Amino acid sequence: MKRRELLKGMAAISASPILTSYALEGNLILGKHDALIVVDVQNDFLPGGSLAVSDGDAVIPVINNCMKLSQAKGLPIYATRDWHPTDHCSFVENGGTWPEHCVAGSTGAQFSEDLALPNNVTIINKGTDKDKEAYSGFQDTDLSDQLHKKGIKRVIVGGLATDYCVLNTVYDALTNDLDVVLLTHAIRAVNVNPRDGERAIESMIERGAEIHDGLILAN
Ligand code: VGL
Ligand code: ZN
Repeated sequence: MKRRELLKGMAAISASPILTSYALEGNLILGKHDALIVVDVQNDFLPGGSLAVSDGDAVIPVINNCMKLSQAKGLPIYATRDWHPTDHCSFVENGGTWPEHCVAGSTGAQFSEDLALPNNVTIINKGTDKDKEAYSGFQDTDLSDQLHKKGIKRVIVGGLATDYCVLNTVYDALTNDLDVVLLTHAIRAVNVNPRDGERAIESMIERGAEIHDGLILAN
């Protein structure tokens, strides 16, 4: 795949700034084999939440626009959510690394009120097993089956956080033979280390994801 090779080359040559040097030209035109995956736009990952991603709310208008276009074209929309039990292994008090977040049924686990999810959205709960971390929307869910049954060939991905759940969801989409378009204006990173988000984007590109930060059209 030519573009994939080109991006690999670019990734090798230039380290930063990633968003300007890797942005693809042109519009993204949604087609009938596309689906949208909205990753973890939940209160706990937004400003004021227990695991707030800096500038996380900036993804919402971009995702809302993409959902509107997808909906107009009749394309399926999937919204993943972190849906942990209180004793989840990823929480500091249980020996993990994260503050308690997205406890199933809590306000923090709810999708943002500003996220304009359509009524026919498919919600994918993940991280429900107390003993397993599950960053990817594909891990221990039927997301892959659902997409393949609908004849989906390409997924458009945005949400939180770039360096964890977006990263792993994109990896798994690629492993499941789906093409991926990553909306770089619709993702934000936790950045435990300062360049984690950029490195995550590089890594997704290297594995074959395309990135897009321009206009989205549904014709
Ligand atoms: C996430 C840290 C812990 C994410 C979930 O949605 O990216 N990050 N759990
Ligand atoms: Zn989590």
